[in-house]
This record gives sequence, C-alpha cells and structure tokens, in this order.
Amino acid sequence: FLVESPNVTYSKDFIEAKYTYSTVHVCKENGVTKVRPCSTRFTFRTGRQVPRLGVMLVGWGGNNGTTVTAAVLANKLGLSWMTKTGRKKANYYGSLLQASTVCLGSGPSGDVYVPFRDLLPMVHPNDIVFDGWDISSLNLAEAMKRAEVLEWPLQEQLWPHMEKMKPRPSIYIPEFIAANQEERADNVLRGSMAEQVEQIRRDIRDFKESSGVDKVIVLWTANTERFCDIVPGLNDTADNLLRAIERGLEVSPSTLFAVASILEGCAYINGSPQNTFVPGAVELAAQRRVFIGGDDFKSGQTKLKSVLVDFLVGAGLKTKSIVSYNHLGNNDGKNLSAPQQFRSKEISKSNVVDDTVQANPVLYGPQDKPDHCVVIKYVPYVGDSKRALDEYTSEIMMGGTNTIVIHNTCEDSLLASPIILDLAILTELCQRITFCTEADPEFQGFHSVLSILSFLCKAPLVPEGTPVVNALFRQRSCIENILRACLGLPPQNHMLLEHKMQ
Ligand code: NAI
Ligand code: DG6
Repeated sequence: FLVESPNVTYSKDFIEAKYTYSTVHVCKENGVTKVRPCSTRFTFRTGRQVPRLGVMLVGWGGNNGTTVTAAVLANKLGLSWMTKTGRKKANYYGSLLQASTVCLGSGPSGDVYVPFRDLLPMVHPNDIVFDGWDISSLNLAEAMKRAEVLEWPLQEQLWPHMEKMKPRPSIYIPEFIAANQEERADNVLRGSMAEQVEQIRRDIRDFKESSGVDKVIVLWTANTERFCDIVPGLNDTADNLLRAIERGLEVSPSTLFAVASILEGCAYINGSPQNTFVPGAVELAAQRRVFIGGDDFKSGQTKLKSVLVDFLVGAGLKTKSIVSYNHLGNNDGKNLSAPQQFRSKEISKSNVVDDTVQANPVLYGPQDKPDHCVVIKYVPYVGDSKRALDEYTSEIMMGGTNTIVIHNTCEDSLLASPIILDLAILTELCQRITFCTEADPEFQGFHSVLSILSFLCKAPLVPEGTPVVNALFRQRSCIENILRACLGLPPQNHMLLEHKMQ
C-alpha cells in the first residue's frame, strides 16, 4: 500500500514521514497538579532496502535452536506431513509479524486489516540464513531428533538439509549452567577467555563471508545461566569488563558472546533470563551504537499473565495472589532443576505484574502487591510439552473473592520459535529506522537498548530511567504505533468517533 499524505515521501531508498508526537506532561506546582498537553514534530526515515539477514544462535543444537531452524526450512520448502489428525502444513503461527494483523484504517466496507509484516519493508523469515554455536556437537538433524518436538514424517523430510548443519564449538564455563549439562558438552573452545572471545568474533566474520549475508544478528537461546554479581572494577563499566576478559576473571559465557557481537557491530539478543547485560556490556553497546535486547522470551504462561493481571487490575479487581506452577521434561527443564538456574527464571517470571500493580494506587498502597509464587518441576516424560497451571485470586466487591484457574499444555519450543524470528526481524528493521526532531535535527537511531522488543520478552531490558512496560497490549501498541509513525499515520486510538455521532 501507499500512504498518500503531504507528510510522507517515498524515494528509492527511504520512506520519510513527518509525524506529530503528542504527550501529556504532569507536574505539581504550588500544590496544584498541572496537566499540559505537548507535541513534538518528528521526521522518521526508514530504509527500504531489505538486507539478506543471517542469524547466529547460541545454543543452536537445543530445542528452540533446532525447532526454529526446522520451521524456517519447512516453510521455505513448502513442506507438509501427515499426522493422525490429518495433513499439516508449515506455517508461522505465533509470530506477531507473520501471523497477526493491524488495522490500517477504514474503507467503504469497514476496517481494513493488513498483516503486521506489511507495514514496513521487512526481512521474510524464509530468507533468514542460520548458523550458530552449541557445546553439544550433534548436527542439527540429530539434535532435532533429540528435541522430540516435531513429528517424525516432517523430521524425515528435513533430515538431508539439517544434517549438513553443525554447530560451531562454544564457550563453556561449567559453573554458570547446571552440573547436569556436563554430559552434552563435547564441542567446546579451549584457550584463554580473551582467545575464546576472539574465536567467536572470527566465527561471526566467517559466517558473514561464507554465507554472503549483509547483516548478522546474534541471539542467545542456550541454557539459562545463574545470575552473576555486579562487582565494581569487574563488570560495572565497558573498560572494566574488557579488562576482566583479558584477565580471565568471572564473566559469563552469555556476556562473552554479547561482547564479541557488540565488538563485531552485530545486535545481540538475550532469550534467557540471566543478567547477561551487566552495566559494562550495556555501556559497550552504547559506545559502539549496537542494539542489545532481552531478556527471556515471553512465550506462554507469562504472556497470559501479562494480559490477565492487566485485565483484572484494569477492571478494578484487586488481585491478591498469583501462583504459577510448571512442569516440563525437556533439557531446559533439566537445567532449571538446579537451584541457581531456577532462581534466574523465578526472578524473570515474577516481576511481570509490577507495572500494572504500581499503576493502580486506588487498589494498592505503596508497599502492597500480590503474593506471587513460581514453581518449576522437571518431569522427563512430558518432554517439550510443558504444563502450566495458574491460580489467580482477586478481591472483588464487598468482600467477595474471585479465583481463576488455568491449565495450559503445549510444546514450549513451538511457542518460542516464532518469537525468535520476530526478535530478529524487528531488530533488523529498527537498524534501518532513523529519526530527528525540530529541536535536534540530526538523524539518530533508537537507543542501543532496544526496548521496542518488550512484547517479546519476559523481563524487558530498557534504557536507564525508562518505565518498564509488561502489559502485553501496551507493548503491542508500542510496536504498532511506532511502525505507523514511520508511515506518518496516527496511533490507533480506538475512539471510533465517526460512529458515535447522530
Ligand atoms: P535446550 O536446553 O534444549 O537448548 C539449549 C542449548 O544450549 C543446548 O543445546 C545446550 O547444549 C546449549 N548450550 C548450553 N550452554 C551453551 C553455551 N555456553 N554455548 C552454546 N551452547 C550452549 O533449551 P531450549 O528449550 O532450547 O531453551 C533455550 C533457552 O531459552 C533456555 O534458557 C530457556 O529457559 C529459554 N526460554 C525458552 C522458552 C521456551 O518457550 N522454549 C521461553 C523463554 C525462555
Ligand atoms: C519452565 O517454566 C520453563 C521455562 O523455560 C519456560 O517454559 C519459559 O521460560 C516460558 O515461560 P513462559 O512463562 O513465557 O511460558
């Protein structure tokens, strides 16, 4: 589609849009709350040339890594396969960009919806080239079989393609992941910490050259690590972090990958909960103007939680208790059965209602928040088919109680895979968007901490001082409205005033 507006111009290389950003400033003056509507004139410029994108996965041989690679191949090859309930065809269900729509506006026959991916020029997932690392040496076909996620007739069709793919040796520091992972660590780099980071940098360059991709994004979908301490002199600044790597001090593998990617100018996304982005890594990304994003894919239980609590509290019901129980039997579950790795996940899964609760001082006092309990158990038999049981208890009118219980069963990796694609494609798009304002006419890119990715993350990483938004539909509106702004279109306001007149 083409936007016809004096504020929007299309050239061979760019879409340029003038856009008025309206906000409201609130302050207290002499005991009176003053509310002032403000507006800022922006110009957005979006590059129209879509590059060939390479995505390097850390943990490529895991359930998510193999499933996302297989799904893209199956879509590209147009595969279908028989199951006991009939023939299934490859698709991208679960991807915000590929499988959901946005309302462009309304026409003679009502609202006009287009796929999210059609808003701006974006990489198509079928065109992504994958590569990556794993501490396990299995080729991707064998690793897909080990994952037990996809139906066997599909695996058979993918086998000749996937068996040629072999993860590169990775950085393995045993104390960061569960001891029960040691048996699969047969593909590991040797040498000093600095030498290993150098090797990862060489791998990125090698992939770029040998595959012919224009751009590489690196994404951590390896095991959840334990948190690391933030220590002054060790990881609190970019210089200290680089020095710590030179000296071989305590730096987690996920942070080492982040540093290698940033130094190669490649965006780095963390799909697991650990605090990969220590202050030194954040500073390094800012210095190099490289995007970083995370943390922890928001795939199932947490996605629902960030809708349900928003609904309850938004409807004026006082949620008092949230109990989230999970059991799963894949390797992620096995790794999370160790206390320190579980703790990383517990933190990530527990903070997701904070913004919703804080936004309602009518229901919650300053120290008041719901009890929130997260349990994860490893049950090998259920494999990747995770069970999530949730109980939400809220106080309703006049001392009543409302208890909602939910039981969710589904393959975890089939929820995470489309999120991996959305993270990579949205990050790549953001690399082609620049903007300026009347006050600051020099074009700039987004902040290196890419908070637009919040919809896809359990514990959104945001620039210092930025409010963290967990509520799912606020996060979705953020993406939709920023993309609309790039086309000079107003945000979706759902007012439908044109239908409210006599
Ligand atoms: P997985 O255990 O099947 O795969 C992880 C892979 O990482 C394994 O193949 C392992 O050998 C490899 N690995 C471990 N340390 C490594 C290192 N230092 N370098 C390279 N490879 C390394 O786990 P799965 O299910 O694929 O999940 C991956 C991550 O994504 C986990 O941290 C999980 O918590 C997180 N996650 C998964 C979600 C889902 O819905 N599947 C949602 C949110 C987060
Ligand atoms: C146990 O909960 C395993 C975890 O890795 C989760 O399955 C994963 O983080 C997805 O969590 P959620 O809350 O988004 O379903």
